Amino acid sequence: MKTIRRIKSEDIGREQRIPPGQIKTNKWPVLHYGPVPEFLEESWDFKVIGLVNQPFTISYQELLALDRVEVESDIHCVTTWSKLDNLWEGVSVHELIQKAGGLKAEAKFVIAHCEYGFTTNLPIKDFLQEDVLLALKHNGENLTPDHGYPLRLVVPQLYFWKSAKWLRALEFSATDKPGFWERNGYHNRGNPWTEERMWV
Ligand SMILES: Nc1nc2c(c(=O)[nH]1)N[C@H]1C(S)=C(S)[C@@H](COP(=O)(O)O)O[C@H]1N2
Ligand SMILES: [Mo]
Repeated sequence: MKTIRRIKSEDIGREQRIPPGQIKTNKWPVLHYGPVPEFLEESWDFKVIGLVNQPFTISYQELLALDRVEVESDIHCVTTWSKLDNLWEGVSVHELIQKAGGLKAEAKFVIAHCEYGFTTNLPIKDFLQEDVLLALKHNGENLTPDHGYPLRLVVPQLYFWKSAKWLRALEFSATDKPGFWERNGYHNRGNPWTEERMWV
């Protein structure tokens, strides 16, 4: 069996672990808009589209066969709870970009597409951080349906609404496309350490 590379997110090494305006919780609240989708493996696929050299579509089994990483990170939700020391297991976004033959130079934003048309947007620089992954597991167990099973994006260094649940595609784009929460008042970037909570 292959050894899984372990990555520590930057927050793990901070002396002060709780960002301004946040409160530590040991529970893991469930937050999202709309119903929890049902996973049907036969009709499920995952796509990398837009400004990459070789866009691709893979099945759930093909996704499971990709090399994995483990990421230790903290969760900071804009609704003020922070949950420390999470262990995620899944596929690094760098693995996917490599599989797609690399990014085109014009790719400046990433749009995460989820079930029911939910999207969230990220500047390419935030997306390319070493600790960003497509998570299959949390603390050693498959994600539960509430928390995004079978696949969620995890972007440890931004507020948790950027960590899109029930992920189905990543789109690389030259232009920004504000997502669901961003169009509904949340900040376009969402850095918890500078409290980028709302658009003004
Ligand atoms: N597909 C999808 N992903 C989503 C959301 C959503 O509405 N739909 N909400 C986001 C928000 S606002 C938060 S705070 C986190 C919550 O994740 P959790 O329920 O696992 O704690 O999921 C994010 N991912
Ligand atoms: Mo949220």
